[in-house]
Amino acid sequence: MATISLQIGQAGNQVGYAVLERLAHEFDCPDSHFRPVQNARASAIRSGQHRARAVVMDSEPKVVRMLNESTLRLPWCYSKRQTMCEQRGAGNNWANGYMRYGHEYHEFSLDAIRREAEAADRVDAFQVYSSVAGGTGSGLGARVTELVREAYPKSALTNMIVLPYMTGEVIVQFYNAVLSLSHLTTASDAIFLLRNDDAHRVAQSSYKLKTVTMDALNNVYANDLAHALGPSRAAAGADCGLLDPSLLSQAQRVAHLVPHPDYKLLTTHSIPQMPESYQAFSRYDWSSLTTTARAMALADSPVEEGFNRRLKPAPGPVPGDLNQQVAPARGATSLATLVTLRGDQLGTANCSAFWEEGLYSAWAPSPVLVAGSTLAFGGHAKSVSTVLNGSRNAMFLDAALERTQRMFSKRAYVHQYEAFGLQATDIENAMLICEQVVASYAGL
Ligand SMILES: Nc1nc2c(ncn2[C@@H]2O[C@H](COP(=O)(O)OP(=O)(O)OP(=O)(O)O)[C@@H](O)[C@H]2O)c(=O)[nH]1
Ligand SMILES: [Mg+2]
Repeated sequence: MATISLQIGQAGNQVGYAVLERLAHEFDCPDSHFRPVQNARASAIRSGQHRARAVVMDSEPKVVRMLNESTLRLPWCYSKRQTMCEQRGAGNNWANGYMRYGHEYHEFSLDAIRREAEAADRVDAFQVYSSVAGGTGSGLGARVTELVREAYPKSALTNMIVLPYMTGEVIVQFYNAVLSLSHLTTASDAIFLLRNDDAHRVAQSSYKLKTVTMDALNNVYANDLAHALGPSRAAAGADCGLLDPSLLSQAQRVAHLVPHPDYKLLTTHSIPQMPESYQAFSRYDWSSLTTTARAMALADSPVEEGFNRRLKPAPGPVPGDLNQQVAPARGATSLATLVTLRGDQLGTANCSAFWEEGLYSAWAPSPVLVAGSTLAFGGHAKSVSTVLNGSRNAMFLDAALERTQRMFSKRAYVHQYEAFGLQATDIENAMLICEQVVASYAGL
């Protein structure tokens, strides 16, 4: 069963590449994401024997050229035929990406996606990588997501979106994010939020980096996503000693993580993450890893240290807290969690802490799915990742909406979008859709 990656725009291409490279490295070019090349002429192979099941699109050539150079030393590469890029960029304008590039890339994207789908026995899922702050990934990414939804209504369709730093980036990034998310929350099945602020903290605090580059952020995302979405098998409840014989599909993961279409926003974290030189001196057991992963999920913390580990599940009084004057701080309420364990002695791991009452919304149907694999990941004998659909996942959208509303009330920058055919009412509608998402999450 195949998963097809669609990489769009600068961040989309760089993060998509980082995830594919991690999957290739950890799982030996798994069939899910790579296809072996048969009968290729030596001149056409260029690098390695595998092609990524991927379509690559950008409105400027620099990044795509760089990625193709990087794959020269790898056992896989992108197919040239599945790549399209222009020369100009979309200038951080969502409407430029959605309208102009959406039109220009319409035929190519559908043809390339169909070719990739036909090269697979069966398509399990599409994973669209993009940022939401620029013009190409956010605009063209939204349009391509809609095209995939129409053409493949039964496949799982997920978006991996890079969220910009909250400060210091492009002024119109929140407009672009609101416009993009309003389309994605309708067309997509699940949206993985890749928060640059969070990845920056992991790079600094866990990897001990003084200077944090984009590559360092992408390394964090690659770690988290490859861990959570790479090959694994479902466990029987909390007992990881007994794994399902068949591999978990992306569609099963999505069906579990998004039990209701009003809640599609997901975050993911993995531990341990550390500099390679620290690995030889680190020993983890399953109990400390799962306890930390659960505490991080409750606090929505991307790092293992420096957060409030005493948060209590919400809602309702917790025994022992009754005499306290001040109510204890409450953690995130969730709808669903996927916990993945990779490593040895899985039979000794117990994830029952993830079932604790109060962690989940009262109507969450079956909130925890545990998956496992006996293969080590990232050079660690044991590691854990969580994917969470929880009440804090709408925080970025809430903040983006607030800033967009403020700018829109003065009609600031609206003319830049109108120049590409977007109307003020389209922006108002986008804000309304996003308000509903924020309200749904607030009610969890
Ligand atoms: N994590 C991460 N973020 C990136 C990377 N490159 C750009 N960004 C972020 O992505 C946002 C800008 O979007 P881009 O992906 O560069 O824009 P684009 O899709 O190429 O669109 P245009 O350049 O406007 O045509 C900003 O928030 C950047 O911080 C990257 O390699 N990794
Ligand atoms: Mg760009």
